[in-house]
Order: sequence, then structure tokens, then C-alpha cells
Amino acid sequence: MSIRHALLNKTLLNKAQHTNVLLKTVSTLGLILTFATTAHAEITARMGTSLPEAHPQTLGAKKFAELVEEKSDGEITITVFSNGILGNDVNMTSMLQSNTLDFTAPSTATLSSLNPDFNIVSLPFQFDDSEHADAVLDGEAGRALLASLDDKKLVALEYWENGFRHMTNSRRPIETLEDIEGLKIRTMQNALYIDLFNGLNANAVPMSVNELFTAMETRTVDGQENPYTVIDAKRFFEVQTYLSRTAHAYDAQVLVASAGFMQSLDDAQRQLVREAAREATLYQREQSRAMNEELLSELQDKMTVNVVADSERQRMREALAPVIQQHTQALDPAVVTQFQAALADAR
Ligand code: EAX
Repeated sequence: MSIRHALLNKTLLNKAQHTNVLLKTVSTLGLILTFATTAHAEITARMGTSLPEAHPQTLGAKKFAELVEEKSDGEITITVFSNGILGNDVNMTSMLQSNTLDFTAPSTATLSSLNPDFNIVSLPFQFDDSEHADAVLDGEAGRALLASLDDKKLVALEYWENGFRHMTNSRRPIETLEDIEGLKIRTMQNALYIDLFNGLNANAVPMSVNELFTAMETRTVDGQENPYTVIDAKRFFEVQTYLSRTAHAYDAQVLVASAGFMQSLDDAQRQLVREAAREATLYQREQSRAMNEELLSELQDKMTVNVVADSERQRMREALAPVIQQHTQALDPAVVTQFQAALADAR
């Protein structure tokens, strides 16, 4: 074989080896890419809220979804359906339990149907301000309540703020305890709230918040009670004349996941969902507080707003003593002791 021929053969052999290595590299890269893509298979989730886009409950939900997508590099995406489009708080909570919805954020008042001890949060006139509520709810007493839903096919992640609840109605300003007498007041579908307003000599009419605007528009009810953010977001000022700043109870919502969805994730994914939930909570509370302040002045332009004197709020609290005692006695004594100690410690 001539030297030239031999050299040509060697070159061709090198090229073939080179091509072979190249082919192996490409196929290995292809495998890695496929694996990577499979490993990043899209996990899609749905979250329902009962309040409109502009309410901090839905703002918090969208921030939560954004953070989960960011922390999972697009692996997990959550679509938010707001304003009760998927159902009311009661419906959506049971959809989580049947694994047909993945996240929602109902009031603790709604969750009390699953664990009556959640009513300890809704007892009237017990929180001094939002920071006091944070300290108690983020502490052991609040965390223990969240853990109590573990055996209800739910994973309760964090407390969000709905805020201090105030009364509105279409008949008269509420300046004294007696002004409440005889008013038909919508309440959440919760035995404690029904008893509270009947205990103030109103006529409590329980219904979901989705039905409330029409009920006030048709005078089926005279009034309702909610934080400024709900009064504004649901446009209750269009069908209510008087806003009386009773601040009679603090309402917390709970960011809840379906246990089925959380179990479908791996440990790292569950951890990132919890981290996103925590960060979204701080954002949600910040939005709620900023908006509640800002909206009070806006509502003053749309409604007749009055402060309720502390002396009258104290009279309301005294009038409610039998209801408070009755509902406190219905709770787990250990929960009551822990919560009341937390309230005192956080002051
Ligand atoms: O849970 O039903 C109510 O009045 C609640 O404040 C609100 O919808 C969020």
C-alpha cells in the first residue's frame, strides 16, 4: 500500500472515529435533553378565591402562583380563578378535599365546619391590631390549628389577612348597641357569627358572599359586616349607605392546599411550595393593610362613615358575653388555654 493510500486510510479512520464519537455525544446529549424535559414535565395546579381580582386574597393568590413558578423554574404553574367563579368558600374547600381543586383561601369561619376550634380566631373583640393577630396566628397556637386539618385531606399552609370586620347597612348609622336592634344582617355561614348578630338583637341571615350584593340591592337584608377591602372590592357601597367602624372581629383566611396535590409532589417541590406560601403571606398581609387604610378614605367619599365609640364597642362586647362563653365552652379546652395565653403574651 502506498504511503499516500495509507495516509488516506488513516485520515478516513480518524474521521470515522471522530464521527462515531460525535454521534455518541449527540445521542447522549439527546438523552440528557429528553430526561431534562421529562424531569421538567409541567405540573399544573388550580387555585380558587372567593373575592375579586383587586382584593388582597386574590392578589396574594397571584403572588403565590408567581413565586411557585419562579422557584420551580416553570415546573409548577398555578392558575388563579377569582371572585367565586369556581364556587363559594364552602364549595371550594370541599373541592380540595375531593382533589378537584388544588388551593383556596377561605376564612377561618368557613374552616370551623371542619374543626370548630377555628372559631377561636373569630371570637369578637379579642385582637388589638393586625400585628397582634400575626403574633398569635404565626405562633404555636395558630400553627396547631393549621395542623388540625391534616386529617381532613387538607394541608393548611399560612394565615392570610381579610382584616377587621365593620358593619354596613342601608337604614341608619350604628353608633350605639341599640342601633343594631332589628336590622337584618347577613353573616358568614358560621354558627358563631349567626349567634353573635342575634346576640346583638339583629336578625342574622347566613349566606355566601357571592349572593350578598343582590340580597342588599333587593333589601332582603339591611346590612352585612366585612373589612373595607371586601366592601370596596365587592362594591357594597353601591347598595349600602352607612359604614360603622365596629371592628367587632378580626377575620383571617387560610391558604390551604389539597393533600392529594401536595402528596403528588416530591420533597423538594413541597418545600418550595411552602417557601412560596410564606413569602406570599408577607406580601398579602402588606397589601391588605395598605389597602384597608387607603380604602377607608375612599369609602368616606361614597358612604356615610362613623366611628363607633370604644365605650359602645365595650357595651357590645358585654352584651355578647353569653354568646362568647357558649362558643368558647364548645371548643377544646387545651386550644382555648393555649390561644388565650398567646393573646396575653403577644400584647
Ligand atoms: O372569606 O364571606 C365573607 O364575608 C368573607 O369575609 C370573605 O368572603 C372571605
